[in-house]
Amino acid sequence: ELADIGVLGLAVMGANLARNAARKGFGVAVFNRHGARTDELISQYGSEGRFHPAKEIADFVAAIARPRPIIIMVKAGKPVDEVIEELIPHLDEGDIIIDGGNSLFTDTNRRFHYLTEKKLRFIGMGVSGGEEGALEGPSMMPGGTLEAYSRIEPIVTKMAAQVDGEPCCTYIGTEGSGHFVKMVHNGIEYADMQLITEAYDLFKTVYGLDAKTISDIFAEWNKGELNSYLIEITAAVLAKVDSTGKPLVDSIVDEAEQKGTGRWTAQSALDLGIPLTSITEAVFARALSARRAGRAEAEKLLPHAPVAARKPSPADIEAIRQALFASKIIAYAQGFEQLSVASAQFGWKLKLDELATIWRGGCIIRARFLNRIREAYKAGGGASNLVLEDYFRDAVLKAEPAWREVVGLAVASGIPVPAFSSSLAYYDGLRRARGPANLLQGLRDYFGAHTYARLDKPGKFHTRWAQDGEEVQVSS
Ligand code: NBP
Repeated sequence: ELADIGVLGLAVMGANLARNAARKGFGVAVFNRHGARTDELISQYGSEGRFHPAKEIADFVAAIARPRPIIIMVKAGKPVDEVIEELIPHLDEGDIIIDGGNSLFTDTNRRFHYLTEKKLRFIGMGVSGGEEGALEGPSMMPGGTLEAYSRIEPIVTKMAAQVDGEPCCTYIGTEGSGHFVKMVHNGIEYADMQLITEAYDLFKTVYGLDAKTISDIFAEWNKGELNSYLIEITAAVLAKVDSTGKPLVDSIVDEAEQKGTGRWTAQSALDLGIPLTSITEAVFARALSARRAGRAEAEKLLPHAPVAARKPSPADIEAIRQALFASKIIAYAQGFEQLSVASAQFGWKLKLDELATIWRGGCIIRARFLNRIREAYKAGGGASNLVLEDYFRDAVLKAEPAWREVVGLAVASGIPVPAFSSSLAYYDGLRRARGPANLLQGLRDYFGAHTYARLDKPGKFHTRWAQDGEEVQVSS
């Protein structure tokens, strides 16, 4: 009997996806470049289902029922191209290569067209949820042709996490749209985590709270509108005591690493002209954190007075919660605007309510309030910005005084809160019908004759600043 699906690449993610499919009753052909990983998977978990282990790529392909769906789960970048080239000679028309890694969407666009020319099918599928998600049910974001998706739908919708009886997997759109959506998901994850660390910093540095006390605050927050996986695991990480009997978090080096998806999200936002401030600040914050030696040096040369820690009142704690919630709404609003603009620009026809739906489970940013985002977009998503939808509008208006107070406190205390403060700045910029860019246009016209529009009449104008100072109309 042939396997229903193949999984190539059996590091943590691939092995867990293969086990997931096998546990759901599918026959799974498995292959890894170095066979030791294949042996390990079979010896440890072979009894979980119908595995077809292969040591040669030809045997691996031959073990799968046609048209063959093959998930490749290898390191993003060159390895994906190498694996595709190794597979091609063994494949038949209509077979489907599914790249489940964190590939850059422009690479996926290229591979999609390349394989289509070869009469093969390609699906770029974002998979979120880390290793646990891969095993228990991830959120999956497959992009490619709808008919290729139809072939794998019965398998992937069963492998995915389920929320309220709905799978956290749906057809996203053509080309690299699945990986684009996964990329923005990861960007939002960056912003979410940055906001959490800023709240933690305020509690720790301004209020002098210990890790256990802060853990309790996050655990409490997780019961309300902030309820989410990341808030839940923040409480767990802060509560962890290591073998020395002290909070583990106090011994972890304050240097963040990054693999690239946050940076790609910010780069794409720059290309598309989206004011994606929260996610971008989160990427920058990681970059600054990584300069540990430089920060230690600067602290000596630019000393700051110690913050006089005082115990927070319940109102102080609530203010930080509200600032976090409002900033989080901004981060999501910006991320969804990026999805919406990219969809229009690339012709992907993304369904934003469905994205919110499949992010409710399995993935790292799963959160109660995604239900609200889904409702907002399902209802037609009339407003141009998520912040203007009733639920979110009410929430930011309610949080606004606390949000300002918290950002003010951080600034006065010398504690950086780039995601809190840039979200507030975005909010303040968004809700202003007239900003200061009139002066900017004047400056641009002065030095570069870039022209400007006027409030009182149509057309484009230029002032001959350095000559006679006269204004001329340059177009109607
Ligand atoms: P890695 O990203 O660490 O990749 C290791 C796998 O790639 C191994 O199976 C390795 O084979 C294979 N590989 C490499 Br490297 N070069 C290869 C080549 N030229 N030909 C064939 N195979 C090659 O694995 P991972 O952490 O399981 O992640 C897989 C993908 O999933 C990545 O794109 C990652 O970004 C994405 N992802 C990861 C997570 C997570 O939580 N880790 C979450 C979501 C998505 P070998 O064993 O023979 O060296």
